Amino acid sequence: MAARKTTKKPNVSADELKHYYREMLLIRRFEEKAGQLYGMGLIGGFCHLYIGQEAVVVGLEAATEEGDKRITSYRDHGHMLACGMDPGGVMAELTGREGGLSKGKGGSMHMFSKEKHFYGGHGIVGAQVPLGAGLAFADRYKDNGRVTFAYFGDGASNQGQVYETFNMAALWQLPVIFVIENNQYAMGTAQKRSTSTPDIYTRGEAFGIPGETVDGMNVLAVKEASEKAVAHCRAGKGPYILEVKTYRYRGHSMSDPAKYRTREEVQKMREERDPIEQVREMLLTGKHASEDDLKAIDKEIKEIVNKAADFSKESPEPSVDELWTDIYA
Ligand SMILES: Cc1ncc(C[n+]2csc(CCOP(=O)(O)OP(=O)(O)O)c2C)c(N)n1
Ligand SMILES: [Mg+2]
Repeated sequence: MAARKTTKKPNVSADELKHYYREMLLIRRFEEKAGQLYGMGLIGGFCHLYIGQEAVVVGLEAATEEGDKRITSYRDHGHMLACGMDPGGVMAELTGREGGLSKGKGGSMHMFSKEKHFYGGHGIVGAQVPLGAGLAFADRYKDNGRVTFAYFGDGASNQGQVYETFNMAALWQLPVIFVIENNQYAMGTAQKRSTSTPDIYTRGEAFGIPGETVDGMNVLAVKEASEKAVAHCRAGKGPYILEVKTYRYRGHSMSDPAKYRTREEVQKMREERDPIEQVREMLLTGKHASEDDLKAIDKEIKEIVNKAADFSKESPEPSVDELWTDIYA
């Protein structure tokens, strides 16, 4: 696959580049495997894959510190893996098994981790935005220097609750980064058909919230923008908006044949902008890694994902005794 040529030599170490390569590849291979298991009928309900968008969450996570929080939409497997949640636990939740992170009772959109400060997984478009501000409110109250990353899509950015949240977040100077993952589509609707202004990051201006846009296919650019946003929040200057321009290669969910765009459009993105290929190219041309080194990483990732898939098939169905536990009633 041809990758975009990098002209500028990036100021980044070999280990750091390899880390991004590994993290993005883990998400890619995990999602491919989830797609296969879905095709085999092992995953029920909805399943929204993150393939193509890997550099967004990996770049943003690179600027986090222990105790920072993250919350996102239903397109959430990448976020879980990037913050260190167990791939086996995530996959087993997709297959609805006892070993899943929600004991097989939540599925793809409903997983959480207190330990990794991951607050879901939300199926209602935009719902995670006010919840993210709430998390940041708690940290502001405690004055603990923590930052919340509230991820949402280009489609969600047209939700009214987003602007109610912007108002309160600015008013109370909450340490929250609103990450708009602009993958150019909201289900089958292209951004230009749904969104009045092309630059979503400017929508905080009315509230006094600074914003910027970044190339979400370039993990180093995302990391740099993330560091700037985090520094703003940690300095007590209130919220920040980051619009990360990205692209999803697969349909909206596994049941979407994606007829609203051409195969050529997707192919062009894969060939010219792929985030993993860009890092691979940097590693090879910068002589940070050999083809054999990369093959070893590929093998290591494949093993992790195969192990997760095996676990997700072998773990038993939840017991009926679990039916009435973990519910609010
Ligand atoms: C309140 C609400 N309205 C509509 C839906 C149906 N729906 C699910 S995903 C989606 C599109 C959201 O697109 P975007 O925010 O761009 O996120 P992406 O799927 O591209 O990651 C819609 C309309 C929903 N889940 N919740
Ligand atoms: Mg979208």
